[in-house]
Formats: sequence, C-alpha cells, structure tokens
Amino acid sequence: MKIAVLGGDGFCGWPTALHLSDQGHEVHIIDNLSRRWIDTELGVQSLTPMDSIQERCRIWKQETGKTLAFHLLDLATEYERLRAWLAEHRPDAVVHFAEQRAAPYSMKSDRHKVYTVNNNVNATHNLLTALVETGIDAHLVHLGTMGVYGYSTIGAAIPEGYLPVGIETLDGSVKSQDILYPTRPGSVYHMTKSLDQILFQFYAQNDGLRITDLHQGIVWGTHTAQTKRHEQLINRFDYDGDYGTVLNRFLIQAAIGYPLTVHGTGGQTRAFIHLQDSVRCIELALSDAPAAGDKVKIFNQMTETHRVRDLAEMIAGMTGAEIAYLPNPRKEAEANDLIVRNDQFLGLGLNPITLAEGLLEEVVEVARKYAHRIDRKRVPAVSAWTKDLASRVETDP
Ligand code: NAD
Ligand code: USQ
Repeated sequence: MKIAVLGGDGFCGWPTALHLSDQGHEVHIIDNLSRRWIDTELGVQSLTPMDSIQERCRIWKQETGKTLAFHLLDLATEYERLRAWLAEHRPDAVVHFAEQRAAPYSMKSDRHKVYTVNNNVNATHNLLTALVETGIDAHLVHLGTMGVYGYSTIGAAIPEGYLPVGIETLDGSVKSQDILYPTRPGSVYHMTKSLDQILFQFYAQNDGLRITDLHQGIVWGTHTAQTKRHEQLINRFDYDGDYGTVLNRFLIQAAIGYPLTVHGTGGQTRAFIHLQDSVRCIELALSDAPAAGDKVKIFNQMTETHRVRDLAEMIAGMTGAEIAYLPNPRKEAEANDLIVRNDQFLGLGLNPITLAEGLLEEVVEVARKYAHRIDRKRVPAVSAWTKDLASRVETDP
C-alpha cells in the first residue's frame, strides 16, 4: 500500500513509518516538525540524539534500500497544500499521529490551551474534509487515547468505543442502541481527542469515510526492531515534565539517581502498551479496514493496566531508586480502578509484550548511556491544571 504517516517524525510516528516501510509499503511522512520547535520553546531535548528527519530517511535508505519520503506540511494551517498533496499522491491509507499530544503542555497557559485546540481539531478536520473533497477512499487510522473515557469508579470494564444503552421508547418498550462511550477528558489535550471522535462519527456517517480510531494507552519503551538497526535511526525519548510519560520518566529518573516523581498517592491506574506493540497494532488495524458506510471502528490499544505507585515500587525494587510522593499538579482522581476490553487486537493476533525486567532494563541502559544529555532542572512536572494547584507545585523533590 501507499501509506501517509502524518506526524511521522514523532515518538510513535517514526517507528511506525519504519515498521511499515520494512514490510514493503510505500511510506510518505508528513510532519510540520512542530514537536522539534516545542523542544526549543521548552529548552529541552530528546534524551536520545535525534538526527534531522531528512538524515534519518537517508540512513534508512542506506540500511535497507527502501525509500521513505518526507514532506514538510502543517495539517492545521495549510489546508490547500494538504488537499493538493492528497490529490497528487492518492494514498491507500493515512495514519494520523499529527497532534499536540502532551496533557501538561496543553494546560501550561491559556496560549497553550488555544494552540492545542487549534492545532489538533483543525489538523483532524482539515484531513477529513480534504479526503472528502479529493474523493480519495483511503482508510484513515487515527491515534486517539484511552483518556477520552475518563476514569470512572464504578468498576465496570471499558468497552471498545461504544456502549449499548437501553432507551425507553414512547410505547414503553426498551430498545438498545450503541452510542459513543461518553467522554470525560481530564485535560485540554484529552478534550481534543474527544472532539476528534465526533468529527470521525460525522464524516463516516455523512461521507462514508472509512475510519479506525485507536484509543491508545501510555506508550513506554524506546526501541523497535527497526530503530535498533542503526544508531542514527534511534527514536525520540522525552523525559521532561511536560512530554515525558510516567513509566519512561521513572526509568530515566532511576538511571540518574533522581527520586521517582509520584504525583499524590500514586493511586492512579492507567493503561500501558510497549512501543513495539503499538506499531504492530497499527499494522493490524491497517489490515482490518472498515467498509464505506460502516461506523467508525474503535479499538482499545493497550495491553495492561498498572497503578502509578506500583510502577514506582517495581522500578525502585529493580534499581534501588528512591520514591518521592509529590503534590499532584493535575486535577485528577487520587485513585481509580481501570478495567479495559482489548479483545479486538487479541483477536487479530496481537501477542502482548508485558512489563518485563529485560525491557525495563533496556530503557534504563539507554538512559544511562545518554545521561549526560539530561538537564535535571527539566525533570519536575511544573504545569498545573488550575491556578490553585500552581502554588503547590514542587520543583525539586
Ligand atoms: P509526538 O509529539 O512525538 O509526535 C507528533 C508528531 O506530529 C510530531 O512530530 C509533530 O511535529 C507532528 N505534528 C503535530 N502537529 C502537526 C501538524 N499540525 N501538522 C503536521 N505535523 C504535526 O507524539 P507521539 O508520542 O508520537 O504521539 C503520536 C500520537 O499518538 C498523538 O496523536 C498522541 O495523541 C497519540 N498517543 C500517544 C501516546 C504516547 O504515550 N506517546 C499515547 C496514546 C496516544
Ligand atoms: N504521573 C506521575 N508522575 C510523573 C508523571 C505522571 O505520577 O512524573 C502520573 C500523572 O499524574 C497521571 C499518570 O501518571 O496520573 C499518567 O501521566 P502521563 O503523563 O504518563 O500520561 P498522560 O498525561 O495521560 O498522557 C500520555 C500521553 C498522551 C496519551 C495518554 C494515554 O502523553 O499522548 O494520550 O498518555 S492515556 O493516559 O491512556 O490517556
């Protein structure tokens, strides 16, 4: 297939582009490199040294003989160019990663909230309307998030996107209907993913677009089989307080002797998936496209759930790191349970990688190797969800 990977310079997009290229697909990366600009804005850099996207593509060609094309394009602000690109290249599938994905960054200030909504909602809507306008019947696979569901405390399993509800009709009988699972986002970023869901529902129903929305959990790890093939194919790795995600942060903290930064009591339970499984799930989703006229296909892309405190204790046990229980800068439940259905990917043949010491140790090794690139002052999470919480944020555990 000819596949466009939107956001293909990012943490999930780059290994996905390599994985799909390795499988023989013709892969085109579209990215506006905004994530690299945000690094500059925040004064941080990836733990791992990343080459330019052009250089990464050159090394891939040198190693494999396969071409990865790169196109610099902003989906949110360059609608005409996007439409022209689709009309010229006519991809069979589009994988859409191209959004501002950090919850803390989206909550930093009013400017960051506005940017995140404008960028994410416009990127998704521009893409949908350009697909309709050009008449391209590409399968759109979007990276959504588990966070759209919210964290209910009633102890029921979260289904894959849809909830059957019984509605009492006028004659008193009860009819069942599948509705989108009610969203309860916990940040402006997560809210944009909830808005994306409505856009997808509309364009699938109105224009017959074929769409798969992957509600992904927190991705951990750094390498995949392809990124390991050459030092210059190395993946991005975020460790800072805005973009670093919890498990990857704990692993680098352990590597540099920084107390593990548990927010509040660490009673939050979240869904996780290893990067290697994430790219495999995208391959599986691409092979299982919905037909025109079908409702949006929704998968829960996660393999296991863990409580933040348990992760910290596990890593402390493995590495001897200390744990710091810090005031939580986020407005979120102090503790929650989480049970998630992921039968669809298991049914398609996903064989999940679970938290295993070897893989955790692999990330600690990467962190030790590049420890000299870590700015300890960028480790604390200083973005607060409300002005009240800002006064409680600790910058140095
Ligand atoms: P990332 O920030 O590393 O990559 C996103 C890429 O998209 C960047 O290269 C960025 O430059 C590009 N981009 C952003 N806005 C764009 C625009 N308007 N036009 C063109 N390019 C644009 O993020 P990631 O961790 O790779 O996440 C990718 C997707 O997966 C996101 O949509 C995110 O919501 C989702 N996701 C990520 C995780 C995770 O743990 N990393 C978990 C669940 C879901
Ligand atoms: N947390 C800590 N200590 C830290 C960092 C985080 O205790 O140093 C806690 C947070 O308070 C939160 C949990 O860990 O309760 C998860 O935080 P996170 O930053 O790892 O994940 P989140 O903000 O939810 O966002 C990440 C990705 C996002 C993706 C989402 C999937 O950045 O793109 O959508 O994970 S999910 O969480 O399943 O919605």
